[in-house]
Amino acid sequence: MKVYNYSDLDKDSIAKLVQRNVDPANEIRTIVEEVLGNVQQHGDRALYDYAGKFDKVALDKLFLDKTELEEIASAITADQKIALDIAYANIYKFHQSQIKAEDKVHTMPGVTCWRELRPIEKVGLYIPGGTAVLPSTFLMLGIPARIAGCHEIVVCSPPQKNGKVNAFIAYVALVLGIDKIYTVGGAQAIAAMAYGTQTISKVDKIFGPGNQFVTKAKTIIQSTTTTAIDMPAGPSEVLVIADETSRPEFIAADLLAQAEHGIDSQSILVTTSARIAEKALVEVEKQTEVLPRAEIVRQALDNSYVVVTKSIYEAMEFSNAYAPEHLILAVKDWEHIAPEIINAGSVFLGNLTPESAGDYASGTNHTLPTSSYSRAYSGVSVDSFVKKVTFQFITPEGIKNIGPHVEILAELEGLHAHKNAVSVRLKG
Ligand code: HSO
Ligand code: ZN
Repeated sequence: MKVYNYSDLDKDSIAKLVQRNVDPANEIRTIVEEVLGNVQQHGDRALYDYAGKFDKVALDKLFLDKTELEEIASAITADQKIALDIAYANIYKFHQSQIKAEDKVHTMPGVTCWRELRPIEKVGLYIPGGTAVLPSTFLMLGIPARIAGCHEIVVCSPPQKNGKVNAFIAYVALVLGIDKIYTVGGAQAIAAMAYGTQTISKVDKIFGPGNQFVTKAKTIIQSTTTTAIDMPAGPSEVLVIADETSRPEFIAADLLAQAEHGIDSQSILVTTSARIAEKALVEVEKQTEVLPRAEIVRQALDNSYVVVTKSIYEAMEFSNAYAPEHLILAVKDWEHIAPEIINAGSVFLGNLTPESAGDYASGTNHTLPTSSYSRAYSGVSVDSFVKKVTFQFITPEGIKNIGPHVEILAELEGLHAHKNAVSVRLKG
């Protein structure tokens, strides 16, 4: 990890440092467009073909049903079950608190306006397989979808070599009351959920992380179909702010937890203490050696760095410019600086709050805006699975109060049919 002094950095070098990998691969687009086209045209047939070509399995059907999921899930241990159940309960509790009825507002006597939630009817969840299978992601998407009351939840996850999904994914499906998983992965899964096939329903919105192909497919279908997506996704990242009160071994562990996600993950340390930075880097080396995913970690650390600042406010200034997905304030006095946070997906406060807690089980969602999208996007929540529909009701008194003003406004826009829609009521 390279070390920079904040005071040596001019505006341009800061802009360069906070810039994420932009998609260099236009060839990905070409491949993905071909996959999308094939699925749109040939439906299930294309999905069987891609399972053979990309996942190297010959599937005889495209889904696992409840009985099969139960059998697969029976392989998990009692401890694993308890841990998944605790995660489920905490995530459920936190997300349930996000549903709140809003007040009805009397904007004028006789004129009442309000908003009500309605679930998105059909949602698609993509649960990645790949180098790490993430049942936690299934919980993070499935729980808010259930709380929102989505009518249909379509789940796609790539098949393993045996044509099945792993036991944890199967268990989470059962806990969520989802009794079918489609063993379809990659861009073809996104295509299937966006266009619909003989067995897979077209959905209104697709959620979930994935590799570059999945991500590209999501961005294409978002602009070419009526299916929406959760958010633009990029490699996962963390920014840790540390001072003299931070523990180097904790900092290192947090940086590495991020780095093990993938070779393009980024772990940034911003600290007021050159001494802590030095110690943390020694720890990073030491802890990396014993990690099973050390190969991935080393490559991720190559695009990671340390910034040493003169004050905690400078550190926060850099963090806001970077706009991290995860921000860890690994400092004792976090209350002091937390109000300065402007851009961050999810924030972890103090020395005993690792990102891992939020990744799995504390309750918050781990599907978060990456690649500086935390400037404008929020993480996934129940809100992502609902629409907020506005309502209004006008009484005889209300139409008398508001009508004449609407008539004038319609007239000044030259829209006489609009004016008349009020006039006929004022007359009647
Ligand atoms: N840190 C990832 C989520 C995750 N971590 C899943 C472990 N499993 C993106 O927020
Ligand atoms: Zn993680």
